[in-house]
Amino acid sequence: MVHHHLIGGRSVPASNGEMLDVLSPVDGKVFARIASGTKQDIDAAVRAARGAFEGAWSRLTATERGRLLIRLAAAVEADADALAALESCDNGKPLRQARADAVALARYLEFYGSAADKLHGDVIPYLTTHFIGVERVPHGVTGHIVPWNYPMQIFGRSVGAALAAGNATVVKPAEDASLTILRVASLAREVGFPDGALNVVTGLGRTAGAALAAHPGIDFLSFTGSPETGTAVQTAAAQNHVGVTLELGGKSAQVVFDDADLERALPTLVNAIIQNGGQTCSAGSRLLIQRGIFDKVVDSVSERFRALKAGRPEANPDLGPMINQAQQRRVQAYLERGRGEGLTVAASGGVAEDAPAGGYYVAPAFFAPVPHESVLSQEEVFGPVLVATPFEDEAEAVRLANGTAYGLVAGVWTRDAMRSTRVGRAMRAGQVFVNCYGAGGGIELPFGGFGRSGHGREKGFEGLVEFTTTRTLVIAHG
Ligand code: TXE
Repeated sequence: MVHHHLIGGRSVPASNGEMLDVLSPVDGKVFARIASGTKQDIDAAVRAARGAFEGAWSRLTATERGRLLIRLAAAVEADADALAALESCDNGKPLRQARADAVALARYLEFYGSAADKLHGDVIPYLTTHFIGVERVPHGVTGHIVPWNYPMQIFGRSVGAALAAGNATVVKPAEDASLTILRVASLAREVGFPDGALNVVTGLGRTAGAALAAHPGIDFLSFTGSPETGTAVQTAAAQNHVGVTLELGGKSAQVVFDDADLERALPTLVNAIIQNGGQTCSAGSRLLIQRGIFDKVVDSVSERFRALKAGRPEANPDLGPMINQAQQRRVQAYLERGRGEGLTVAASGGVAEDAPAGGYYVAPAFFAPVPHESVLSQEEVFGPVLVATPFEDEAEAVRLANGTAYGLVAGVWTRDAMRSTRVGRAMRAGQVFVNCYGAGGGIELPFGGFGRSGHGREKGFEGLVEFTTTRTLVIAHG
């Protein structure tokens, strides 16, 4: 199957005719081809978006924009099975998870669709002779660089919010997982979005992605991906003096105190790193466990890890393959480094016997005990690799939890209500979960990080505000 860009409401091949092979991580085989976007393609998409922003798209009322998004939500929901099958093949995630992503996308579109006409401005008391109105206005044309781990969800939270706020958009999906975004963009056409409001240019990060980040016609950027690429995107945005939201992953800790309800905690401690094969920005990749229960928790987590299996997405395994060979090698290299540091592997999972030989499968690994300074405690692996570190008291727990360059999410497990609030509020993280851990949180909750995890917030109403700026009207009347 061959897929082209969607620019100005039309399916358009790359300006130089080049295509990229799309490999399924399930078996490593080519199953589709996508257009390899060029600088010219990005330029055409930005021009199409500008045309919509200055034309049909901006003539719609906020309510009409919202209705279109809600119609798109319904179309996505009706198409959820097909979207899930496509995502599983493209990205390798278990079918059940891919379907959950499609349902979440529909919910983002519904949330932002119904919020579109509730984005009010302000009236500011000023001189008695003047009336001051502060209007929330869209940035203009927004660029969205989306990674491969949750294409549908990240599209929903960023493009959904940008469209609801009235921006016209250009999306560059990840070269490894573009297909569901293309399909959703074509659904958007079917439900009546004006041409040019939503454009998708596929292709490589270093060409299409870099061209989008640097394009002078872009008024605001949203990027989710690695810190290194985030730096490049922000540097490019700075040349054009435009803002950028960066979500750059994490090294999130779950802090388990000795009074925690372990029966409740255990499945979540494991799932938070296994979901999507650990390729989740908000994965709970570190366990901090109070000394008195350290061995007990490590034993219970180990038992669960031994039962984990990576396998084919259709079989709904615990985890699918890694997205590509580079990611598989990256994870394997971290495992080597961990062993090289002399760390103990407390338990390993396996790879299902029927997993196709050419796929990028990695067996989950649990290391314990792991010193806080270890590379596995400090760097984002982005794979099914969990580490456990003991702590003595609350102060040490907070120090360790906050002791990496990242600050995206944290979890706190304790039955002590005062302590849960105290420790929760001491976390340098954009989201803190107490006695639960919803990797990434719900659609309604602001999400984003501190430090190396990036800046700006997406999701929730805050995410909608992010895609606007203000215009203050000062009216003299006396
Ligand atoms: O990321 P990149 P990669 C982390 C995770 C992973 C590592 C590498 O640790 O192991 O990053 O993954 C586009 N200008 N995360 O290499 O390069 C690219 O096409 C503009 C965390 O895939 O950041 C894709 O669309 N764009 C993360 C997107 O950037 C460029 C999710 C992400 O790719 C570009 C993914 C450039 N120069 C990886 N180069 C999270 N926060 O959830 C690439 N891109």
